[in-house]
Amino acid sequence: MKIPPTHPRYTSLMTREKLVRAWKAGVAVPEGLIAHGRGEAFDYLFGEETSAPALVAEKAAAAFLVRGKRPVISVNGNVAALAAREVVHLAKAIPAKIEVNLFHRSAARMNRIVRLLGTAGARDVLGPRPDARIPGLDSKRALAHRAGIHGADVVLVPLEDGDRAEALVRMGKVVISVDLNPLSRTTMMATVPIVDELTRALPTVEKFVKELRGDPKEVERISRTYDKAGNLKAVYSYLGWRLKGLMKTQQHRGR
Ligand code: PTJ
Repeated sequence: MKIPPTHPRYTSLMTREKLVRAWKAGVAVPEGLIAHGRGEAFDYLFGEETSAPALVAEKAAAAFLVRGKRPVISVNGNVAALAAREVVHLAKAIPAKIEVNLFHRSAARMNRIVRLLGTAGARDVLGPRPDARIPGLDSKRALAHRAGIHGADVVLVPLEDGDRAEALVRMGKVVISVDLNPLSRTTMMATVPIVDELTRALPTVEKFVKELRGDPKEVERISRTYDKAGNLKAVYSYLGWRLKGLMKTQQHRGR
C-alpha cells in the first residue's frame, strides 16, 4: 500500500507497513502485529515522545551496559523488523554481542533474522545453535548460547515477555527491558525497565553509551544511585499529568 507522506499519521502508518512486510517475509509473527498495536496504544498516551523518566532509565541502562563484562542484546522478530540498524549500532558502541531469541521459534525464521541483522552490519550473531537452557522456562525462549544470553551479566531485552525477564533476573543478570506498557510483567520484573518506544529508546541508549564510555566514575555513580521504584513512580506520575492535561483541554473545548 502507498501511504501519502502528507498523511497526519504517516510515520506510524509506515511503521505498521514495515511490520506487515516483515510478517509477509517471515521475519515477524502475526502475534507481533498484535504486540505492536498494544505498544502504539500506550505510545498515544505518552504523546509519542520520550518522557523525562524514560530518559533517566535510558541513561541508567547505558551505564549498566558500559559496566557489563559480558553484555548481550536479545533480538526477536519485531525488533529485527523495526530496529535492526539501531541494534547493530548500539551493539558496536557498547560493545555487546547480539543473540536472536524467539518465542515462536523456527529454524527458517531464525536464519532469516540472522541474515537481516547481517545486512544491517552485524557479525557473529548468536541464536541458531543454542547450547544451553534458561532454567525455569518451558517455551523455546529458554534456548540460549553459553557465549551469549546464558552467560551474560547484562541483557538488553526489547519487547520481551515477562516470564523470560523474570527467569533472567533469577539467574542473577541485570535485565534491561524496552516496553511501552508501564504495567507489563516485563516492566515489573526488569532490573532497569525502559518505558519508551523501541526506535526512540535504542539510539538514545547508544548516545548515552558514547557519553559514558570514557567516564567510569559517572558510570559507577549512575548504576549505584538508579532507583527503579522511584523511576516507575515518575513514569506513572507523568502519565497522570498527561491525562490531566488532556482532560483540561477537553473541558475548554466543551465551553
Ligand atoms: O518474534 P517472537 O517470536 O520472539 O515474538 C515476539 C513478540 C513481540 C510477539 C513476543 O515477544 C510477544 O508476544 O511479546 P508481548 O508479550 O506481546 O510483549 C510485547 C510488549 O512490547 C508489549 O507490552 C507491547 O506494549 C510492547 N511493544 C510493542 N511494540 C513496541 C513495544 N514497546 C516499545 N516499542 C515498540 N515499538
